[in-house]
Amino acid sequence: MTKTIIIAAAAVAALAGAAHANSITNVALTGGAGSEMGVGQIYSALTGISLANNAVNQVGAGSGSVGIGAGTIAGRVSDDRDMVWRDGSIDVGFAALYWGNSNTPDGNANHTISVTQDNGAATTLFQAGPGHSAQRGEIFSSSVFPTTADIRFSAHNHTSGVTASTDPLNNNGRDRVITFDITGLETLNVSALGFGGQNIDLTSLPALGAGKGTFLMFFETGSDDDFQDIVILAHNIKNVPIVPAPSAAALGLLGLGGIVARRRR
Ligand SMILES: [Ca+2]
Ligand SMILES: [Ca+2]
Ligand SMILES: [Ca+2]
Repeated sequence: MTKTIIIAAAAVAALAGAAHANSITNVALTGGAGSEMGVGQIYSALTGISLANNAVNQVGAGSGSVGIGAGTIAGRVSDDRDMVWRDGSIDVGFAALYWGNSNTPDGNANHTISVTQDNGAATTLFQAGPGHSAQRGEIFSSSVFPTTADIRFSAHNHTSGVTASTDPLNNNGRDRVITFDITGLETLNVSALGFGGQNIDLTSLPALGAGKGTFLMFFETGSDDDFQDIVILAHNIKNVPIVPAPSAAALGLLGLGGIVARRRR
């Protein structure tokens, strides 16, 4: 009986290990389309941490320290850690940083940024774009969720009709968001983008709960994979690795353990 338990535990451990493997969704158009800014340029301007456009496609890209006594910023997170979020009070949204067909963070397409709890109905966090009054660097009021909920974000581009989401159930299963952990950063330099707007004093936001952080999420809501169609700030939230569905082989192994257990009883 004891041996059987160990076999089953090993199978579970193997599954857990797979969930923590680093994975990266590549920004294909690293320089942005046409004259648009690339993810690296945008990140560098906002954070003050240098990040070349062609260096964004790795875990830890954009890591570094800024300011006197500031902590180390972790930078880009693995793409198995930006789909499902938890422990949710999302304290802010952050609108009006999005690039359409011209190099301007005012973009040319309206977007709705939403969240779901446990894959339930979508709750709108904010809307941004030419048809909305959201300003660059604007902070939106908090939305508080139960701490046990799984939280998923989506960015709906009203023009293309594409909903970009952190959920792997996207069209063709494609990842449509890349994420940077900027926990510890003190200021988001919105005006450094060169289009005006309001800088954000991150230290003025609600204090982070235990294990929570501050993140910049870059969405691809079109089809060119430049991943800067809308950029949002999510504060006071925890990212958790996705738990992959158990493979048939693993289920078989667990099942085998169960059979052995019954025989030994
Ligand atoms: Ca991702
Ligand atoms: Ca795009
Ligand atoms: Ca774009």
